[in-house]
Order: sequence, then C-alpha cells, then structure tokens
Amino acid sequence: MSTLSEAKVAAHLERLPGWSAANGEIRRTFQMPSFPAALLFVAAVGQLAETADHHPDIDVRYRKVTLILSTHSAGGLTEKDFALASKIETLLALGS
Ligand code: H2B
Repeated sequence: MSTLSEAKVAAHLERLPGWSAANGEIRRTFQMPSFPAALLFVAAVGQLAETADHHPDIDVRYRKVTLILSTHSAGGLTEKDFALASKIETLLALGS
C-alpha cells in the first residue's frame, strides 16, 4: 500500500478531531476515567487491530493512552492508518 500525500493526510485529519500527524505517523492521546478503563480500552483497540491486521504503537501512562499509527511496511501513512483511527473513534462513540 502506498503512502498518502500531505493533502490527503490533511483531509483525513479534518474528520478525526484530536489526531495529529508528524513524521509519518498519526497519534492521539485519550484520557480515560481510570487505569482499569484505560486497560479495557487498550484491549478493545487490540481486537480492532487484530481484525485489521494493522497494529498501533500503544503508550499507557496511568489513565492516559496514546495510540500511534503508521504503516511500517510502507514507511509512512496509508489508508490503513486512517481506517483504523476511524474504527477507534467509532468504538469510543459507541461507549459514550
Ligand atoms: N501494523 C502496522 N502498523 N504496520 C505494518 O506494516 C503492519 C502491521 N504489518 N501489522 C502487518 C502487521 C504485517 O506484518 C502482517 C504480515 O500483515
């Protein structure tokens, strides 16, 4: 899968509030209500990642979870990253 143009990345980001792009990655930090809630969120993201066969880097600090998406095989951002970010946003919208 080929990497996306800067214009295409910007267009995707308009539909993904809270996500930012730098150095061929997109990231968002989520603040959950508690540490157990943060771990449950990570587990749910893990299931989405397995289904998509596309895996984020995940940083957990107490109740803050940072997800970093990049397509390692392509060396940058592809449609796969934005598809997974959208699914993660849908997951959160369903839970709230
Ligand atoms: N996740 C991410 N973020 N980038 C990849 O290039 C990638 C992946 N490759 N998950 C997948 C798995 C690849 O290793 C398998 C074989 O499809």
